Amino acid sequence: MRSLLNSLILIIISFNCCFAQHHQSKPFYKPLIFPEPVSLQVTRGAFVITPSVTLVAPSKNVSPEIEELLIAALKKSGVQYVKSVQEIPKELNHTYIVFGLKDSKLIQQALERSNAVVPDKKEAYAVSGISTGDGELITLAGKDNDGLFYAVQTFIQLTKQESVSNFVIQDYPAMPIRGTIEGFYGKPWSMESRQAHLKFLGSVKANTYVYSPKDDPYARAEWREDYPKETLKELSALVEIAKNNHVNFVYAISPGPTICFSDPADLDALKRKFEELYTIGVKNFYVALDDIEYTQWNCDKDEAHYGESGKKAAGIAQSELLNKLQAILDELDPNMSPLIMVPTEYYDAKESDYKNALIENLDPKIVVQWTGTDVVPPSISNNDAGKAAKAFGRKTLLWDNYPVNDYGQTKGRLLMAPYRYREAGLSKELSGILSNPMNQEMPSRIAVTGVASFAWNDRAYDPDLIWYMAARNLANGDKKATQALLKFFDTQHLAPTFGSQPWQEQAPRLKALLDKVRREIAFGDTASRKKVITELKTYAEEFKNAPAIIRSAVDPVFIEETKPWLEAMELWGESLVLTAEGLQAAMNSNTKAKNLFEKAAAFAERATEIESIPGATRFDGKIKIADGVLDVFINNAPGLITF
Ligand code: LOG
Repeated sequence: MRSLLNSLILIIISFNCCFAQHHQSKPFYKPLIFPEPVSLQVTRGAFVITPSVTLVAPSKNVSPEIEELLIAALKKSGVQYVKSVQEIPKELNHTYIVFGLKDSKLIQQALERSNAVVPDKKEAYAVSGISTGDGELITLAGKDNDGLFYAVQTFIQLTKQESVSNFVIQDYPAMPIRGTIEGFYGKPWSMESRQAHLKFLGSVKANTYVYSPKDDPYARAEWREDYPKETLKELSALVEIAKNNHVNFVYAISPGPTICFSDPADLDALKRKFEELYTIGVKNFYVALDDIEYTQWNCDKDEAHYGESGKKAAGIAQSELLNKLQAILDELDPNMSPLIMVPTEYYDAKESDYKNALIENLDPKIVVQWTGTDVVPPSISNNDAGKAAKAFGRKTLLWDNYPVNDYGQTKGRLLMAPYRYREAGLSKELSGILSNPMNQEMPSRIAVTGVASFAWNDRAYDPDLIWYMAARNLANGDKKATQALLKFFDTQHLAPTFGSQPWQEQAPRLKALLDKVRREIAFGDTASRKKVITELKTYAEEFKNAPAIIRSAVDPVFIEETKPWLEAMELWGESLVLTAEGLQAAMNSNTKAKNLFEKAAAFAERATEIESIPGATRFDGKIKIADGVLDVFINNAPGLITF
């Protein structure tokens, strides 16, 4: 008896002890940042931003928009008072933020106190949050202003996460060129979409946007014509936004369809166009020579100058033109970045007369684009990129035709699968990646987030994690909306090639569940059959409700761009719910089953009739939702259980 009492006392004591201890060391968690940083170490203690923060004044060379961005982020995260001082006190009693460039004295002090370093690479940065005394020392340090801008972007993500541990992040990009090329056919993006896109690119640490819509007449069909003043003004606003978001705005011209290579008047027209854009602040230029007839000259003069037309002659004429343009740009502004070009043979890495002629002559600093082993390749390996580097005489800049939806096979589709099958290590073989997006800007961000993340850190890239992060971002952190979006993306997972075989399968998540239902119905027992059909019903309800959740939580532009898809998904959802109910009824030998399946078929019928928004995508067509998976299941369901 006595010993029992003793042990009881002991239990109480130990309980007290551990409870108290538990209270003292509350756990804090490693944050998730995208693109995945090169190094993210957590250290003991909580990352705290107090309601009033002291900013330690940055050095003179910090771009003002970075400070504005930081202060806006602090206010958004609930900070009410921001005071500015000139130095970091020894003892801190609240949150101090030091931000600036690597070589400033204050930054070096702060980095030392935080045990952090800024990697010695372009665009590199370090961000740390360290508890000291009763306060917190937050350091945002950039190797250059681009790096500092990225430090703030990472910091913004951190402010949106709760219970974060103290941390040190040291980070830099694997590829120097990361971003998008608005290079598709069909309706170009609106100026508003472009503005939003440039901000988005900055937020995912992408640094390049190429303006090359095939359907801008002033850039392709009528390239010799000057832009109307109004359009130039709009483009100049884009250039400004790009600059503030540390994105290089690249202007591309496509003279290929009509150019006369040997005519000085055409060279002059190109020069005039570049100068026109230079005056509004464009510092990066591009010549697109894709999708043109290159075995026939556009003028007799070329025949006289270069001889008979053909692939080799085209390679020579093109490289001569590009070299002249490069010289013109160098003269215009010696600080201009080198010209970028996409050749006419952009879709493989096989050596050819055309490619040989092109690269034998082409100024080695001109950047060459390439789309992979095909226009829409199923994968890209290090070996493929190595071959391309050889064929084009330099590291290539990948033009990745994903998630572009302007070709026949994409009719009725959005392409929203994770960005995949690009091999880790490509950062060694490529100078960067530009994604060619969809006619719809916001839905494109899912894949583009993947492209930007892969280009930033290809070795640590996790397609599924980034897919989730992209959805979460679009849902502004809302959990239910994130899940609803992921269900929606699953229905737009199929990624076609130019052939008949898609390179990403359709609706893998839904398919896994529907396969399980079929397996269980065939091989299970009554209990497991009932269970799986209940699971299906729950999933179907969520599927049906997803569009409404998305509409209530996601940016209205996204809702507008995806409107017919969301409507179709709702109807398919109704159909799937009724199908699940039909299976439940059939399990109970209830004659209602027939009626439920008929209703399900009627909803499916209505869903298949929904059309894309006329003119919004290059090819109009009937909306596809998890096609080949959902329709097949709903169609076959009435035959799964007989009674
Ligand atoms: C075009 C591009 C188009 C894409 C997909 C390149 C270099 N050029 O086949 O403008 O969006 O395919 O249809 C292309 O890819 N040509």
